Amino acid sequence: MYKLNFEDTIAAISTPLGESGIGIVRMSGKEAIKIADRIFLSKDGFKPSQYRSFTIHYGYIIENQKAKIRNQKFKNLQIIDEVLLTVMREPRTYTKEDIVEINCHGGIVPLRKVLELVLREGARLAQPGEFTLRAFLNGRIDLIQAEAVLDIVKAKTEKALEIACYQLAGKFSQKIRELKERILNVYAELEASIDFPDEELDLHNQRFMLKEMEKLTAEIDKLLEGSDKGLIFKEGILVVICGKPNVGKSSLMNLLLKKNRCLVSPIPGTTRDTIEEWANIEGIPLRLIDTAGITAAKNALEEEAIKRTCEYLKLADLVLFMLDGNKKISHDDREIFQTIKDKPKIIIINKIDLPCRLTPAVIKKIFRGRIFKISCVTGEGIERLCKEIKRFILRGEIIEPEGYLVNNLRHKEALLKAKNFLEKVKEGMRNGFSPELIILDLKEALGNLKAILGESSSEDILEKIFSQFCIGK
Ligand SMILES: Nc1nc2c(ncn2[C@@H]2O[C@H](COP(=O)(O)OP(=O)(O)OP(=O)(O)O)[C@@H](O)[C@H]2O)c(=O)[nH]1
Ligand SMILES: [Mg+2]
Repeated sequence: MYKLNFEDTIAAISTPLGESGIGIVRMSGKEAIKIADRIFLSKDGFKPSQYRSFTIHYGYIIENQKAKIRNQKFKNLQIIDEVLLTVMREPRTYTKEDIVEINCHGGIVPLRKVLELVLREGARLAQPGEFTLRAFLNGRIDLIQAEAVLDIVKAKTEKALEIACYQLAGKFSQKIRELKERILNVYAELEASIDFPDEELDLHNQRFMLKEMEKLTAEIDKLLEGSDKGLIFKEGILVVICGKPNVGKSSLMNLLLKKNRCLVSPIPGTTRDTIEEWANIEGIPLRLIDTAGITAAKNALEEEAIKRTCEYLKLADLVLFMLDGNKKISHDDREIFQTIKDKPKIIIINKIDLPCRLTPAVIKKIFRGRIFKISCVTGEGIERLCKEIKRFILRGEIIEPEGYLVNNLRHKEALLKAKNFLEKVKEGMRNGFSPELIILDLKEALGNLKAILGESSSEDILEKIFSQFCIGK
């Protein structure tokens, strides 16, 4: 459980662990600069507490502070690393607290040692996302923007990154705030009519409020229209390649990934285990699964491999069903099609560089679905297939009202709830319900918009969101 405690200073390694050019240990909190004073020996002779904000300084992280006081010469000091240290003073920082960042050499040992040292000096190890949580709780960003930070870190394609950047810039937050304000105006009108019952709402006001409710629901509808696509760009979709052995499934997987990830061989049954990789197809993140060819299993191993293929087929958002264009349709092809007939699918005839034994006309008589011809050897048809996958997934134009897409299930659900309550408000207004009753639904709609911004989020929701972050963000 998150301890919402700002008294302590948090610290973490903010870069991935491994060998790299640099690695960063980050501290945030009241003690950050004081801790830096105790462990940093600068070349310029000043202490971090004497530095101006947003300045970077060269020096050493030293372990033995007593030795530092006794002896200013480096030879008796235990140097952990040669570093660049940045001081950022509150409130204009990521967390709105004092932040110190120590740029170490990027190796596991120096980073761990520097982190251990700052923890020994009084900092506490940060929980996942705690720097961003502080930014949110200190009011620098709202919850939409905090979630956008996570989306930026996790973006799998440029489009996903673009959507997240718009959200971080606060465009979507601004829209939600505007909707909230407009609901509040209607709320105030209704409340006044409760407080002063003698002054009944005049007809003009009633008409204005109903019209405003209609406009508000239409605007929320517009946001919701784009949300499925926004979610696809963020979460990606599960695409499973299937077919009988040797049709070229792994060859297609490699082409879509633009790398030789899977083993390809003329021996049927090359792929046994399912192979999973993320691919970027026309800006859409696809979780691609290459599977074992489905045929009558000859042993327990093949049986298990086919079982795994079938499990993924059940989960697939889109199936790429492959046929060998150089061979006639077989019993296996028909059997496989039976298992996927109700799934969204694209039928692919591969090996069109070889003599054709399978025409779309023949296939159409047996299988229903969009048919594509490709060759994994020459690459013919692959580009068109990628475009078709995109078209299939997005089904038409992407609606980006005012430049952003709703890309978060939490936002989508809250918008839907807000809209449903506004529909009830409209119904109440049309049927002349009392303002006391109407106001209840209006309050619920308002609550849902506030929840999107994080103005009324429980600790459970915050934990759910921020625990997805990495430590150090
Ligand atoms: N001529 C030709 N050969 C192809 C084409 N695509 C794949 N192959 C060959 O077909 C053989 C099987 O290819 P794979 O990609 O391993 O087929 P697979 O469907 O993954 O096979 P399994 O893993 O055994 O189920 C290999 O020898 C490939 O080089 C193609 O478009 N044209
Ligand atoms: Mg294979």
